Amino acid sequence: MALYLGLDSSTQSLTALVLEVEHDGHGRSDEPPRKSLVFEHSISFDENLPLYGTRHGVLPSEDPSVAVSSPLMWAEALDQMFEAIAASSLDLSQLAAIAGSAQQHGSVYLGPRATEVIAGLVPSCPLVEQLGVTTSGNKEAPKKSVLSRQVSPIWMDSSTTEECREITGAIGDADQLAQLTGSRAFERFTGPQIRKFYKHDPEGWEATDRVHMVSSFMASLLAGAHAPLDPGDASGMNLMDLRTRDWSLEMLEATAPKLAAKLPPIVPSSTIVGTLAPYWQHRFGFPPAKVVAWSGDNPCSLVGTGLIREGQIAVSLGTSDTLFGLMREPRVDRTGTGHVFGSPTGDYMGLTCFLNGSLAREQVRNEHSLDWKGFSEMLRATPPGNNGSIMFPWFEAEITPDVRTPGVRRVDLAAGDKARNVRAVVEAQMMALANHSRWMGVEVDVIHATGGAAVNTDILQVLADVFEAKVRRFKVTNSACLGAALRAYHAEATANGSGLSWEKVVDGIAVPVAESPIMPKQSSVKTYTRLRRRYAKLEPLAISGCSD
Ligand code: XUL
Repeated sequence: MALYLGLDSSTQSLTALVLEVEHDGHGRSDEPPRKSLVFEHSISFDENLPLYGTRHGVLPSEDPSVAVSSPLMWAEALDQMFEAIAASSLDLSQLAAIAGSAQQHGSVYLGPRATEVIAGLVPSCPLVEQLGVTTSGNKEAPKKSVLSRQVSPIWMDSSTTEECREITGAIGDADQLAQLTGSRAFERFTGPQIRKFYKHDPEGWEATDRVHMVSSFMASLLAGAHAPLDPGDASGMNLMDLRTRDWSLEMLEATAPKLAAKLPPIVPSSTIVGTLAPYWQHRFGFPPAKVVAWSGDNPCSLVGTGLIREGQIAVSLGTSDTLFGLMREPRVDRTGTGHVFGSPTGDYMGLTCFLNGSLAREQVRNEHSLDWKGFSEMLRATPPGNNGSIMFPWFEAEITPDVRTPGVRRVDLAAGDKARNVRAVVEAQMMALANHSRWMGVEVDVIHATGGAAVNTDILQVLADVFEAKVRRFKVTNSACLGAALRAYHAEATANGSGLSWEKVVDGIAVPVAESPIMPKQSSVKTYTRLRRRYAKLEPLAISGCSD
């Protein structure tokens, strides 16, 4: 028996799942290894780390286009998580490997002291105090912080339009940039964010020795040494050459001076980046488990929803809503809304991301003083197609389509109409998912649904009807965290030379539940075929039009 820890550092929380694999043949025997989840715990940044003052995991900002968070908060959450795991009844001596998933695109800026501090973490002192802040809530930047920038820009930031334009101009055009890196320049991508930091704070840039993504920062803390990036997360930077899976010198030059020296290397996703540092062993009683390269949450979700073959897609309904699927060869989106990332399996993945996901659903729910049960009742009380009422639910500036000025747009829909607003937000989200993912060229007949909102059958019925596809769901809704635990299992087996196939890795655990899938209803399918066209026609008008 062996244990594998998956961690997921997401926008709003840090989650851990422990996978137990019973049978050590690593796929040599014909019998599939039995897998089960034996531990799960989540730490909410807002609730469990209130001193940092985040709202939904984001620090307050006067500029609505700016979204930053605190890397020290993520580190402190790691300390709290290890304490919780140590207090459980798990036999930690069996822990073989740890891998992680992190919100994509966010970046952490470290000064030269970081290398020494991370390598010499002292077990008797909390992690954040060593990184440079006291746990007494003093948010002032301490003199000896390992950070050269106290905050981390995250994926919800849309403040780098100018930098995107400059980078695109230096390379040629948006299409050339997308062919090279997998995506045109996007505001939230790490390259444009780095360029903004360099331009606005040249001294801070000069004082930066290392730029990590959230994924490699967290892995560095675990391994006690600077960790590399994997292609899954590095492809969310507008800096990696998609085909060589290495830094593109052209992109680095277009982004910021001396960038090459400040970035970690890119290694295959299954790389063991080190051993759990003495800090974690001595402070919490962990064994010297292998630390595997972390990846982005979407690449990890690909594994956690069992999408190891081409032709299937998953929809993740989380803080962001995403639609993704594996690609053997990269097919870049000429419409400029989608992305091609590296997949942990060594292939590629196509993805489209919508910022107004769960927060938009929550906003409508709260505006009408409903709980989730009431939200579902409203969905059931309204007909598919909503009698023509349409919402463009851009509570925040939207990524897909590109909407810079936030504001909900309503067509034939009164703002106070509770039931119709509930249906309108869900229909809009599902139609946008369908309309904006056509570039992936996948004939969708089954959708793997994951993320918090995937527990809601009424929401999934709209998904099934809009796509005219069966929707299957999973026992584990945090597919990113499960994907991380499975990546730990795969990497450890690969390091041991047992050549475990991805089929065997996901077998029996990253599979849809046996219950019958949610089937599309033919009468609703017809309604949505018409409504999707109308939605697509109105969308550009809504983008340029007024908001209420
Ligand atoms: C993907 C994206 C989001 C974040 C959420 O491009 O920006 O899905 O990864 O954590």
